[in-house]
Amino acid sequence: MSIEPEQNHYRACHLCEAICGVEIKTRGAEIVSIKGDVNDPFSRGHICPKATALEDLHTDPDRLRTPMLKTANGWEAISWEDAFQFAASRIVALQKAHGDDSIAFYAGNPTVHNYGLLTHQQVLRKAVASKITFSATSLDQLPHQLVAWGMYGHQFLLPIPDIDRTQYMLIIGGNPLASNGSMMTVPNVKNRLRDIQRRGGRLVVVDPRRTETAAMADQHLFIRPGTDVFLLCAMINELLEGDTKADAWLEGDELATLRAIVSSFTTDIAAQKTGIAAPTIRQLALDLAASSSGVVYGRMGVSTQQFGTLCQWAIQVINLLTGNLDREGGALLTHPAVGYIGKGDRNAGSLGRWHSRVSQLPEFAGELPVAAMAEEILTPGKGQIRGLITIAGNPVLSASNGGLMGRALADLDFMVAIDFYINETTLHADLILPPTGPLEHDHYDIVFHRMAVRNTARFNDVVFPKGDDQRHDWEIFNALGVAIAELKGVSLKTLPAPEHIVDHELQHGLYGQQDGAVSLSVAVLRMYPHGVDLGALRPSLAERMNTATGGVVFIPDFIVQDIERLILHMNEPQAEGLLLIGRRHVRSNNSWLHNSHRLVKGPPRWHLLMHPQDMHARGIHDGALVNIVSRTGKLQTTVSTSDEVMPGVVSLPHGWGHKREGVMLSIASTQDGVSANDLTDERLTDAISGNAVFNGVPVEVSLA
Ligand SMILES: Nc1nc2c(c(=O)[nH]1)N[C@H]1C(S)=C(S)[C@@H](COP(=O)(O)OP(=O)(O)OC[C@H]3O[C@@H](n4cnc5c(=O)[nH]c(N)nc54)[C@H](O)[C@@H]3O)O[C@H]1N2
Ligand SMILES: Nc1nc2c(c(=O)[nH]1)N[C@H]1C(S)=C(S)[C@@H](COP(=O)(O)OP(=O)(O)OC[C@H]3O[C@@H](n4cnc5c(=O)[nH]c(N)nc54)[C@H](O)[C@@H]3O)O[C@H]1N2
Ligand code: SF4
Ligand SMILES: [Mo]
Repeated sequence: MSIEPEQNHYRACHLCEAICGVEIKTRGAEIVSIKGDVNDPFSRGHICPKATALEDLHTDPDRLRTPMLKTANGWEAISWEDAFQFAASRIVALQKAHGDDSIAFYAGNPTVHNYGLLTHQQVLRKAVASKITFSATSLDQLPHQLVAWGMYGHQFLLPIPDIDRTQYMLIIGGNPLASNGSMMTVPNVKNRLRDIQRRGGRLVVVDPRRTETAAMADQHLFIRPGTDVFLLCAMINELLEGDTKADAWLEGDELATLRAIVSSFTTDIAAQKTGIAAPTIRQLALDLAASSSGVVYGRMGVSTQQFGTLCQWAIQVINLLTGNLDREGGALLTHPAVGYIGKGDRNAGSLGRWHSRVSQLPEFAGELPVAAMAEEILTPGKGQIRGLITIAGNPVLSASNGGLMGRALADLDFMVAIDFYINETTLHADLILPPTGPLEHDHYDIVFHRMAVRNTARFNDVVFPKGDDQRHDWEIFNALGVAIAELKGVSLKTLPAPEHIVDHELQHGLYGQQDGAVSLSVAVLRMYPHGVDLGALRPSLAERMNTATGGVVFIPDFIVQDIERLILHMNEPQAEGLLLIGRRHVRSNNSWLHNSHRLVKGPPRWHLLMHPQDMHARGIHDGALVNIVSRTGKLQTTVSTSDEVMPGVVSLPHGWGHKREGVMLSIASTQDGVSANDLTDERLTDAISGNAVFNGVPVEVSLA
């Protein structure tokens, strides 16, 4: 029997944006328990069912620990040194034959959840020196960043809802009760939303599905998918009828220009398009304007649609017109300890400096939209992508038209995946380089403190030391970078451990060495293992904008241009048939947590939801096997009857579809769910940004 002492470790759960504090009790190499950390000043003990699955991730026998090379006899473990040499030689050979840009990158969502992925990718990127790069940004929040860049001059000047003080919150296209909040780091969001109601405020949800969040709201409005832009523009029109509170932000006759731009999108047109009655739209605008404070918050549901950028712009405009931009109870910038954005900061953003070769989709901040990735691999000619480096991503399940993405990856001359699973994407790799697991590396939430509803900071130490034969993500970037640079005969500077980079940033940041005041460093944060609270959000936008004039660019040029696209679209007849939307569940996380027994047990959560009227019209009964068909694919799955979705809308979660040859996930691959992205369409994008469209995809459903 083990007589090793029990130890308590405090850190954040890194699985979603809520960054809840957890207390992990260990004995030797064993995890005894994982609980919410009641002393975390931000999350105060809150966790969700995924936190305990950190143990499953840690102990998962399918999680790779050593590099795997694909051979004629299947996957074979090889040494790190051989792996780096092999990858470097293939990458350099392809670049010699076809040019630097024949190698592309795809970086997935965990990049923002593991700081070594953020701090060190640049080393490898510098060595590879290709300008072709894709990331999950264009499957998600690109419209937010584009609008922030256009209006405030920096892609990361992102106002965050002041949920703890607002008196009115309109959530459009977000389901924080399942997602635990996004672009709004907000542990225990349910309680914080309930508090709005407890203090006499109002919560309104606009969503084609009566979600968990909608169910607790004071008002829920169904909306026809993809039509939010009409609702938001109509609200702007209504607000312009009354007294706006925007003077501080406006110059000259900007209100007149705005009025002219949105005048076509009347409340009556919005009512026709959205299915929300005109008086209700008026009431939404009036309620918001009349509230002592308020905020409109729009997330995935409104970014990943055909007018995602216009939606995010309209949301900023509404917050501005109602006087809620940059004020308590409205939407505010954070003052993070690391990554504070002020005037003149680099990496501000850019749009359309170049375009993708085949479909002419625009770059944003140096990246091309994922919607262009498969065709850039599959279309021959100068500039074709021949080799790919995937980093913490699973585009076969997460990008639109995953079927095409899979065929594209199979067509590559060389692919290396930096990932610890053999999944739907990495099975196409020639080589997999597996980093340490979450409890084996330290961490600082560079991104999520920056988007939190309070200013907070915490350093997360390792729980278990890594094995001698394991490498952190950042060590992989350094070593592969060096191997490539050596072959190319160029010099390359590697970076020290991310802890040192963050320590430097902390000490030179807002809370760093100042006379007498708190001075943060990694050493200081280590003395506060539950994290530190640095206060409520406060106004600061005016002094931080990065625009040419220093003021808000109320109507960026690309918005003017996109309004014209909206006018053309407005006059097109509405498509008949069903529209597909997604669905998140608190026990799931994109595509990669289905190998945890405790997260997949219980009733299946991957079925199609369909309204009883639509089922009746098609002679489909509850629990039947149905065919779902779209332009890009055909799937079979089980349907559940549900009046949670509005008539004309069907809902299927993404991230499933693990039952396929080559996937080595022993639990996930026994699950019956199919991949929603075998139905979504890479040709449907928010054209101005190139962002993917996951909501409002036309499909037809019939009895199988
Ligand atoms: N239909 C539809 N599609 C969607 C969405 C939707 O709502 N509907 N949502 C979209 C959104 S918001 C996003 S963000 C994307 C996500 O798209 P992706 O980022 O491509 O997909 P994930 O499922 O997050 O895959 C994460 C991968 O990273 C690996 N991984 C996890 N942790 C680490 C780590 O620390 N290091 C490394 N190297 N690897 C790690 C996992 O094994 C997994 O392979 O999906 C998008 N796709
Ligand atoms: N449990 C869990 N948590 C997660 C994730 C996960 O997969 N599982 N993923 C993480 C990631 S990467 C992200 S980006 C965030 C996303 O965080 P959220 O945006 O809060 O996540 P969703 O649940 O996708 O919410 C989108 C909502 O938009 C609705 N919707 C769909 N189409 C439309 C439309 O046309 N108009 C309107 N108004 N609404 C529409 C959907 O019904 C859904 O309720 O969640 C993060 N947290
Ligand atoms: S809500 Fe759940 S998954 Fe997200 S950080 Fe908290 S415990 Fe982890
Ligand atoms: Mo995301």
